Amino acid sequence: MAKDDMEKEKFYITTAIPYMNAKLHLGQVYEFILADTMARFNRLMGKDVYFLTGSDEHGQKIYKSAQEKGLPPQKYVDNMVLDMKRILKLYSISNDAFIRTTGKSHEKIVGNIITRLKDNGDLYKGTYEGWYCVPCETFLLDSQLIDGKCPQCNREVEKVKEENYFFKLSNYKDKLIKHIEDNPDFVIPETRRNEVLGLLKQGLKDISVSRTAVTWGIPIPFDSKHYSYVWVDALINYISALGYGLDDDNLYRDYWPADQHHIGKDILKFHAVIWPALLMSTGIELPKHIVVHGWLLLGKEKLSKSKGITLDPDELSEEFGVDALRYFLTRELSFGQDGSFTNQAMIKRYNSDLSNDIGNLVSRSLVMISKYRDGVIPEKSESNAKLQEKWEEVKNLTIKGIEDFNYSKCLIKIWEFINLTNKFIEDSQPWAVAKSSKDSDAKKLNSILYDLAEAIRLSALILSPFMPITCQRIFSQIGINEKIDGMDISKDGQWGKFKGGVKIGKREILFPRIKEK
Ligand code: ME8
Repeated sequence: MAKDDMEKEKFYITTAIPYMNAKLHLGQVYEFILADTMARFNRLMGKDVYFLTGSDEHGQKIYKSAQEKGLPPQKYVDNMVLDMKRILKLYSISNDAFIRTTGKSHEKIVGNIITRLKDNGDLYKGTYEGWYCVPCETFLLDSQLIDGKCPQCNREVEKVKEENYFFKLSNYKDKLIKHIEDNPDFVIPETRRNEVLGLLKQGLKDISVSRTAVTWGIPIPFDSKHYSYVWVDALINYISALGYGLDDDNLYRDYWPADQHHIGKDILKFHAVIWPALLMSTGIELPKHIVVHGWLLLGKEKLSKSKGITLDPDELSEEFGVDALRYFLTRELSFGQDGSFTNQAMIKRYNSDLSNDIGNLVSRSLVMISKYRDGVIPEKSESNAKLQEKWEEVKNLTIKGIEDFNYSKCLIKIWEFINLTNKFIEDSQPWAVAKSSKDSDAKKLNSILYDLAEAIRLSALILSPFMPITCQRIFSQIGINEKIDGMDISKDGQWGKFKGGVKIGKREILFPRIKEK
């Protein structure tokens, strides 16, 4: 680790690890975008960020999918992981690490933890008789079924009777309630926290943590007939990725406990009840926050491959571009709540916010710098006080908005700055000032053009966690070749940091208008 990083505040952020049974859809990508924006913003705030994602590769569901494709499960998941990594790259997800649950060290750590649960007296052997939902990889009681189907995904369930190891989850009820009451922001947002408390207060049953009928899993070290239940295997990824318990556990020492686990609302119980109980049993510190987002819908419908309700990340990125989608999902959806994607809403935001507001601001400013100053941005001089003040306000409120997971509010604020800059063009009328031959007007024009370039630079800097590629392109267009990654808002976000005096880069349309159908 660089010396610099040792002094920085650490920030460990994770996403859920998707099942490798099918190609990723935009709902799963939505989670990566939320976590990526958070990770990038924290880097911009000078923190030493470790951002983890990965793949959930064991269990019955994946085994079945591999069989259907006629492939050995390992070969099948290897292919799926390659595709997931391709999509992460396509969507500019800046994860520092990628954990695979079929990796050797992960398997070893899972085995060690399960042995620890047993040594602590928290495991016992019993017979599970009940239902199992394969798509959700969840054990279900009779009383949980709705019309005989899974309450979560509304699909058929299987009858299961097998010998399992059970974990004494029921012993942790009071401790969990206390933890959540003592740490009111352990689960975010509050509605989800209340949901967990409600669940806990109803009482907890012990849970199966091993399977005998499903062998595509991690063998239980002390009983050759048993394989880890896929959820226990998957949850442990958050510490196995840091080398927990291995000789080289520097990452674990540096980054655990996690600052934020980002997950969707359907897997709340696993993260806010089962995971902390497993950690309590093994004496490992709990993560600081479980951050729960809502569901991405297509119009009003839940995404469902079988019903043909899909949002394909490849097709959508071709149609709108990745940054426009990243913008839409963070701007249009309220964090924590369900939100919907429609072509119409997407095109509307694209044309008004991206093409018109920011696209035009950059384009008309560059045209004026070309026309009036031969493409050279004037050097810094006196700046417009209103713009400077607005920038300070927007910068502070955006930082606060990110801390509150209010992505949408951040973007609304940033747009106030962008639109004030557009208004500044109208008010200062550079085209009229350019006609004058007075010295004082030449100076005035210089200062207007500098202010425009500086406002554009700062907008791109603060927007970069949301739209990383576009913002880097904006930097090159205003003649700055430094990488935004690695910048720090407390230094680079100061009005006037840009000295000017540089030639602008090649002009390109950032967001070509889309025809409304
Ligand atoms: O649950 N909208 O994997 P997964 C928003 N392997 N988020 C969605 C979504 C949608 N339409 N559909 C899915 C798993 N997600 C487990 C996780 S973690 C130790 C193991 C979210 O592929 C979902 O809520 O079903 C979850 O957070 C993530 O995508 C992966 O879902």
